[in-house]
Amino acid sequence: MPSGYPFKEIEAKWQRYWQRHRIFNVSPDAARPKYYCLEMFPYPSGKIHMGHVRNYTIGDVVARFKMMQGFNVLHPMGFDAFGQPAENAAIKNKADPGEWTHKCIDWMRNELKQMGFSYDWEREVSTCLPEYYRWNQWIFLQMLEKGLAYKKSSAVNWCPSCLTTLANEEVVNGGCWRCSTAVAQKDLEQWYLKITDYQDRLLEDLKQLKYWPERVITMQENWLGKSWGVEIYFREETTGEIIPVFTTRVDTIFGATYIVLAPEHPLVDKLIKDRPQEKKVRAFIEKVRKETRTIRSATDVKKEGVFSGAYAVNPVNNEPVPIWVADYVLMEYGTGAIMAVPAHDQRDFLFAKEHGLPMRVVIKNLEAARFAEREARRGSWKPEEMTEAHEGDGIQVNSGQFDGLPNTVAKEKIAAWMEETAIGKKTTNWRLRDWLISRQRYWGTPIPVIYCDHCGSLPVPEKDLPVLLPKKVKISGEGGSPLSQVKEFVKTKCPKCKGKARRETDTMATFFDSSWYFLRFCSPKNDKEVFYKKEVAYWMPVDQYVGGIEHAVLHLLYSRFFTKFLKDTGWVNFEEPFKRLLTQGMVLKNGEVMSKSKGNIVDPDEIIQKYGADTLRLAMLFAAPPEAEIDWADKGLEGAWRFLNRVWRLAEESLRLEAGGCPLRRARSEARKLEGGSVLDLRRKTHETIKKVTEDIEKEFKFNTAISAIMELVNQVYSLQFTVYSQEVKEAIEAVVILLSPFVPHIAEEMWEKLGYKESILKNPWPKYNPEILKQDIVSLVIQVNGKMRSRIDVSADIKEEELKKLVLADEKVKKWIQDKAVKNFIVVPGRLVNVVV
Ligand code: ANZ
Ligand code: ZN
Repeated sequence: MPSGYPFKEIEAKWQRYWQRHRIFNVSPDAARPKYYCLEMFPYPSGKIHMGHVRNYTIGDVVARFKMMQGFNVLHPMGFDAFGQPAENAAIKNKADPGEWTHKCIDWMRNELKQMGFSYDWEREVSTCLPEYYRWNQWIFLQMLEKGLAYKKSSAVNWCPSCLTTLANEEVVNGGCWRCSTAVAQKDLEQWYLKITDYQDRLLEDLKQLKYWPERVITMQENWLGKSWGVEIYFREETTGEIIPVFTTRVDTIFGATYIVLAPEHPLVDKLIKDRPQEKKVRAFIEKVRKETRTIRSATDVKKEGVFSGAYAVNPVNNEPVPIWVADYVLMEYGTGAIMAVPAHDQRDFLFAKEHGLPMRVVIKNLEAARFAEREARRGSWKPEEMTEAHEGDGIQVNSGQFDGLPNTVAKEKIAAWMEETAIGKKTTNWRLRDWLISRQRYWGTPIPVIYCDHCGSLPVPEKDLPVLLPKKVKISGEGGSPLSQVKEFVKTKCPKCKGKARRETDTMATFFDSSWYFLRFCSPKNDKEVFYKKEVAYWMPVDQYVGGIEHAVLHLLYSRFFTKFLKDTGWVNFEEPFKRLLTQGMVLKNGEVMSKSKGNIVDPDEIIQKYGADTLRLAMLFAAPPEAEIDWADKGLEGAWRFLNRVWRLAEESLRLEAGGCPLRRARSEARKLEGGSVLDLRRKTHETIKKVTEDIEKEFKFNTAISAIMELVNQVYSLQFTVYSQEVKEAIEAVVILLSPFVPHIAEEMWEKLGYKESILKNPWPKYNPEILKQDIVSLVIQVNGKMRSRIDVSADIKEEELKKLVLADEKVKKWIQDKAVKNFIVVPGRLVNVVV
């Protein structure tokens, strides 16, 4: 245990103080500007980790800073408490997921309090409590009523390890976002939310988000994936059936040498009927059914396919092209059929090579042509010499009336021509799919739907909400919804005919819970409505949101969707929930993610015990700007600890001096004053520091440089070795304490009290710098008496001679040499020296 300032007592004392005086408990106040500062609420896994410490410390600095600037600051915290880890822990430890979760929450709440975060704990929400999740159910019913929640049967992503379905957003690199197990496909009837109804607005309104990181905007754009293309109508030769194919590269139409249908394409059956290929194709389709979507769309896995026996006609040149069936074409995308252009699409290229299909170059690669004279003279190349497809731009060749055009121009022209001649139709395509929300798990919100054999599927009437999650359910983890095993839960009455009926036994994905919790924080105790419109209108949107980049698509996209839905139904009056977003970097250890299995976890609790929360906060903030990664080193803690002790002694020292001081020290300081800095310098430094810290926090969250500016100011006060407790020194020390307070609130409060203030430092307005002082040019003048240097003073460069004379003659040391002699002459060498002749 390092010896130093008594952080244990101090931190406990101020945490109690804040709570007793309800410093962070707020309510709407029309007279004051509001500020909503929010950090992504944690999953209650049991302990806070360094990532939480970083995330929440950043938010806390912003919140405290805004409080001191006079804002009415809402800064809430809660727990994202439903989800699989609780269930898995329960299976492992044979504990009840509810009990386990509540224990974890209690523990974590305690840890968060120990960090001194400025939360309004009276607003805490836990998503696993009925008073919260009943509103999940209510929102679901609103969506059901508007046709935005619907059930459909289709192949869904299935995690064989978590034994549940996954939304597309939860599939990361082909694996489950939680456990990385390769995702499989499974046919299931599931509940979906029609987020695609909102795709245009979700894309368009990204433009409003001026204070979001560029990276997040791009990730959302890519996820929504709007692209324009053309649906081209190919005709099957024998039946005359029209086969629309979707392409984003209509400029390559003259190079289409075959077309491919997805194995699930409804036409396949008809085409192969009674053909010699029928058996082979059917066997192939069976095989593909077992492949995952990821395998099917991966670029590095060999693509398989079979010829259907049928041909289609390319409408631009009436050429017959063979129709193939292959696994790399997906039914869910575009039209489930493609035109293949092996010379310009790498997947088609590999497939054509594999199956000996023809290729035709229609876009001349200018780069290659420039370097290969021979080819340039020939005007095009032999496809058999190509080693890969040319996917880039170039000049149209072998493309009829479009020859010679740059392909980017041809693309527009061909599309227009196709529309005129009804060969095709321009379309937009989106990558976004509807959001699958049913989960075959226990620890989640029951989906409020009832199935009746007579009346079909019906919403649970609003007055019957919440549909309570039954307690003490046996969870085997063997698959299937655990709720379906709970007879008393399943058995219910039909709300319409009062006959026997069954409840839906799937639960909601937990991302549902977190898609609107920021709204609930505005009126968390409301048991009449999802929230009070008025309170939401006052507090929302969130002014500053802080969280991890891992939510760039999932949580942030879903929250935007929910907000837009609630706007359309009149519950909120804004489109976007989060005005400004900060995504903090990861905290690593030796360049690696901290994890139990690697045994490299740094435990915040241990640090708090040893150094206190303030040191931990400071070390974290000082290590790097918030967006950058931190490679955690305990060295930083030592530095932060030493600095805080230095600041602590500064306050103590200054108090001693104010009270009369120690004569010995005074004499020593006196001697140094001639060489060292001066009070005017200090004044200027103080105001420079106020300016820098304010701007660093406000503009770019550069907390690390803000802290180093304060460190410099502290150094300057020390170097001055002040002799008296002058106004300037007092100002500097107070500035240090105030400016440090958002970062290290406990020690700041304690020093503030020692400096004689009765109220919390949070009640003290954030200091403003004086621009006049910054403008002043300060010069240090040597003062001579009868040609001998006797003193030195700092004055502003444009000081009037009158003023200067007064200052010089009032200087203690000068006085000593002049005594009562008459001043004969007062010579000023501007900017350099003054000579008093007596
Ligand atoms: C011909 C072509 C030529 C294509 C070329 C690309 C390059 P994005 O950009 O992601 O929207 N495609 C269309 N539907 C598909 C499906 N259901 N399954 C698999 N692939 C499909 O992709 C659009 C392109 O992906 C389309 O443009 C089509 O291939 C393919 F030199 O058509 B393209
Ligand atoms: Zn019924």
